Amino acid sequence: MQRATGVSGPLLARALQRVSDPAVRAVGEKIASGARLDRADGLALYRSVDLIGIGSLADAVNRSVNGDVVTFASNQHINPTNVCVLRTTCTFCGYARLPKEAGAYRYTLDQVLAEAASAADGMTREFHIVGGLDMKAGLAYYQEMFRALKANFPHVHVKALTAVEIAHIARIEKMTWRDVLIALREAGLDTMPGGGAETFSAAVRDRIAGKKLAGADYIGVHRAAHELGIRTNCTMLYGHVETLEDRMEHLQMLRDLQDETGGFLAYIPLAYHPDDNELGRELGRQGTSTGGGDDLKMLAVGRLFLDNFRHVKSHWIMVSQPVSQLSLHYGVNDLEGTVVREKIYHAVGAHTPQAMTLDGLIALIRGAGKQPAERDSFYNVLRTFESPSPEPVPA
Ligand code: V47
Ligand code: SF4
Repeated sequence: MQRATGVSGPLLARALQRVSDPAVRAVGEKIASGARLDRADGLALYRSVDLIGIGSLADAVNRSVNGDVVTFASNQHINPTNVCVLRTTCTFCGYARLPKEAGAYRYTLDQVLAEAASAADGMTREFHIVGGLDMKAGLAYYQEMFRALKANFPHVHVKALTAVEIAHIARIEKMTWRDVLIALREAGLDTMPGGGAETFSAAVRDRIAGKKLAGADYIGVHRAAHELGIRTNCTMLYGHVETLEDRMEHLQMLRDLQDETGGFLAYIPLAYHPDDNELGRELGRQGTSTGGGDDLKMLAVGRLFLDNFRHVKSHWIMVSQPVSQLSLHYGVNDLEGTVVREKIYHAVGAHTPQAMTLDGLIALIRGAGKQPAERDSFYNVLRTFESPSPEPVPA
């Protein structure tokens, strides 16, 4: 599967007028010619300081595919356990605990249902469920949880368990990835989130996530899911020790699988937060997150290189609401939605609020001159919102 749809010639021609760096112009002309970008093109974009030019190209490509509509889902994050066997080797993670460590928790089914109870208002349409690699949270734990959630909240989509968690369950249950996925789907799993990817490069993984599922195996679990018709998201954790070449290797692996299966729904780059984790202390980076320019470039390069992805999502909790708003002009067409009680990023120093209201999200999208739309988990638009006084945005 190449190209979500063709790129509009007039939009691209106008974008090219805003490009000042000849290296970025060459990439833009390649896109205009219909050719596919290669890793060298991606590197040229990452190395350029022509942020406006890169953003203009990404915006033109995004608008060709998605128009001016920016979607969000009304979702709720549930993190059922922070107990994780990789607690000491994922040095970037401030969320996990060893089983007997202070602060360790594992929800009972009743606790999960109590946390999910706010979905009874009918507004929440998706549970996003991820947690640690907990030896006591095997297949039966999640089957029981998904069945109960579906019984109590039949209208709510279950997006649950990263590839790393699926592989963990498979290992402790001595099952194949495929059989775990089949059993979980039968219990209520609808789609999978993109977490656990970090950066695929073996050298980076050794340094920040030793013992974690290898990059090729992350791809393998997603392939197994796609073969079963389970759609998934994918991510890249950036802004730690990875090189630009590592970023391109990662994007290439995602694009290759998408060519093969078409099973990815969205790409979500995740900005590394250095507070309250060992890696941040080792790098001496406390309090210093990724820069807004790099955040925008990550999203824009994702939009341009991943020409077979329709959706690129910005995670406002990680990059702040102002950068997320700007990102809507850098190739982004989807925002992580009204998130209730998020824990993972707030354990590592995200100072953003833990949830945004519907009105706040709509105002943020309108402020960028875009049209907000609530979507379901498969990106079907559920409702749009009439703008009180639409201001024309210069094209
Ligand atoms: O894999 C952990 C990241 C991810 C830190 O699929 C950190 O819709 C930054 O993948 N700094 C899990 N990031 C979350 C995730 C996600 C989020 C929103 C939407 C979707 C989706 C997926 O969180 C982990 C890891 O890459 N993470 N620690 C940190 N210190
Ligand atoms: Fe465990 Fe995931 Fe944290 Fe690694 S990032 S320690 S696998 S919860």
